[in-house]
Amino acid sequence: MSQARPVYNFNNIIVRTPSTTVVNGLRADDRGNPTYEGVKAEHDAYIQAMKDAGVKVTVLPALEAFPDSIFVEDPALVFTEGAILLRPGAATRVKETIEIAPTLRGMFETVLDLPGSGLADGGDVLTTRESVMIGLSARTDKVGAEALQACLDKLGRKSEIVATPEGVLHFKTDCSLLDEETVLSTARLAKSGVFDRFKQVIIPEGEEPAANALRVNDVVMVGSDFPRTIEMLDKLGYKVAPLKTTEIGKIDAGLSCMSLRWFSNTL
Ligand code: CIR
Repeated sequence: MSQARPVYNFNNIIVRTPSTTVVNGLRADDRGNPTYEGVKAEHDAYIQAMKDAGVKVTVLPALEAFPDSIFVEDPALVFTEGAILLRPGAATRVKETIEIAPTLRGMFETVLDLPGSGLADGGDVLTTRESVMIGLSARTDKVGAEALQACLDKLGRKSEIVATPEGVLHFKTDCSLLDEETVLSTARLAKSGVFDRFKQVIIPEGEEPAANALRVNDVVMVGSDFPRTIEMLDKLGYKVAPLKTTEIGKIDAGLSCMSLRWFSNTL
């Protein structure tokens, strides 16, 4: 394993341009459609923030047939050691894997396919220094999580299967890594004890969607609609980059879901 550098140290990401159909993206509660222009603007600002953080950005073309395909985190997982093609748990998203596979095969020497018929979404996977945590959810089942463990084993990564609180879309909907020892978590997820070995920073009540923040190199990207979380992280000494997530938030997305991130020794 290449664990000498911090797990939040990235030099490459893949993103996908939103399609105009993104307005029909999946959501648990309908709070109205996002606008295409609004999503595009949030995506553009995300790309710029990534460049500012020192990352090379590969932008894939929009896929009109897949409204949620902007969320490239879900159909695959990437590491310095290789990529894993997943099987998303939402029926309308399963074929996103086929769409992203050629790009990953062109960029990684090792690309593994999730064996069997289980389901696993990248949004349920939190990579930490000690292990890759896989949250069971409505999108990731036990068969998929165990198949993913077998792939991670092949890449030399330790993993563990954990629970996602009832009604929460993905494990990472409710948490993110702030540094190698510290997680940002909602109170409902922290309560499960899953992060007992970490230092924990708990999201202020009412700002739960802020938990899907994203540490990239020296910055923590946080939704700009969450001032109390931003102030808290700022006071703790983190370099915060607020980013607008109002429109993508309407289709249950946050900051991690819009990219696949890794450190490449060659690119
Ligand atoms: C979905 O329900 O699949 C999308 N509307 C949102 C996916 C968010 N993905 C993520 O957090 N990894």
